[in-house]
Amino acid sequence: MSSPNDFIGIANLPNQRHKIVSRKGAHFTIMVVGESGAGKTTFINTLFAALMREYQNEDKRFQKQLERTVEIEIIRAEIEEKGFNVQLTIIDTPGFGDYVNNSDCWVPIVEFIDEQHLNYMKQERKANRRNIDDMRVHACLYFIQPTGHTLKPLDIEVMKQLGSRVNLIPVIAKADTITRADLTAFKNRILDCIKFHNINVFCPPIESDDEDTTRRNTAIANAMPYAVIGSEQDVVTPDGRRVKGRQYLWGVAEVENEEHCDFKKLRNLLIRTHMDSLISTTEEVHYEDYRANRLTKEGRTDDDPQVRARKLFDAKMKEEEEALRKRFTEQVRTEESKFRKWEQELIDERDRLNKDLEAEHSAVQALKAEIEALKSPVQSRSPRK
Ligand SMILES: Nc1nc2c(ncn2[C@@H]2O[C@H](COP(=O)(O)OP(=O)(O)OP(=O)(O)O)[C@@H](O)[C@H]2O)c(=O)[nH]1
Ligand SMILES: [Mg+2]
Repeated sequence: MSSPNDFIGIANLPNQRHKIVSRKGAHFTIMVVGESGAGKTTFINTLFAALMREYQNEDKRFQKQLERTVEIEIIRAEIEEKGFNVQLTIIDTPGFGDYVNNSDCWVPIVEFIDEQHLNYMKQERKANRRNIDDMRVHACLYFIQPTGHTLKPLDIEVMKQLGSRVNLIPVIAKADTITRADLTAFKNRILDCIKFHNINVFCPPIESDDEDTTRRNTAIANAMPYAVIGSEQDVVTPDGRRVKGRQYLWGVAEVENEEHCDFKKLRNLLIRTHMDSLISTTEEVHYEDYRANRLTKEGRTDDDPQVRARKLFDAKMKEEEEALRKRFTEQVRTEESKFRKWEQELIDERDRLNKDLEAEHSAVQALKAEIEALKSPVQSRSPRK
């Protein structure tokens, strides 16, 4: 039986962020950034293939042509499960690093991010805020090539710019091209470099009321930077499974095998376990920083009565949301424990049936032995010639 942790559950969202999900559907935006040829577009296609499979949506519109990406491209999809829906937006950006002078390559990307904050701010100021088009970036995946010793100066520069604006998640591309031991050492050097240069990266929260979740969150947090394999191809493993992966003479590098890469952990972090905290840090930290800076530039401060009223309203909404969230978390927990109990009962029943089967099997064996025993004296008693 597959464990409840094996599938992505948008239905888990009440656990995360009830208000957004039920009132207007959650807006969730992921952006990919990094050197040209790092595998960003392939990763997007792989992620969509995985999501569309999970949601039994055969829509092939999301498959992007694998050519060099030359402009910022926006792909949208709606994923829905049991009445909860998420408006998923993925932003693919042109890779950089091909030119002699790459020093300002990140400017259009950073401008795009700021523009989304500004758009949101303008819409939020309007009288009618019912249909706000929210494309603030909640997770920015930065693709690191697995070829260097550690982060390159260009990576450091771009990551600093991104980390001060959005939830930055470092990703090691093409994990199939590096050995496990080299990957571990590479990850450690990258983490040291991030620390040394004070780059702000997203830290997935670990603490939770239940032990299983804390354990799972710890595994997710410890895997950063996430090593991924991207592939649009279905390949057949030596033991006959058809999987997304890359075929080599020595075997298959599987996208969703946790022994091979961290794709599954990253996908879970984004879509399942930490969507909530990615959305809330975007709103409460990154967007707030942008808003405060912008207001200061416009010569307005939080003493402004309009700004104060807005803050008061936000605080009230947050309180309401918190109460709803608690109620929902409790409900989900009750359902979960019922489910676990039912699952345990099924396991016990299966064990009991297995034991019965074994007993029956032994009885049959005993009978067979008896028959054999009865046959042999008959044979030995047959008249000699
Ligand atoms: N070995 C290996 N190759 C990969 C992987 N992901 C992508 N590639 C290959 O790398 C090449 C470039 O992939 P893209 O997805 O186009 O790279 P990109 O980052 O979108 O490049 P730009 O659009 O130029 O920025 C393609 O030939 C992919 O097949 C991977 O995980 N492992
Ligand atoms: Mg591309």
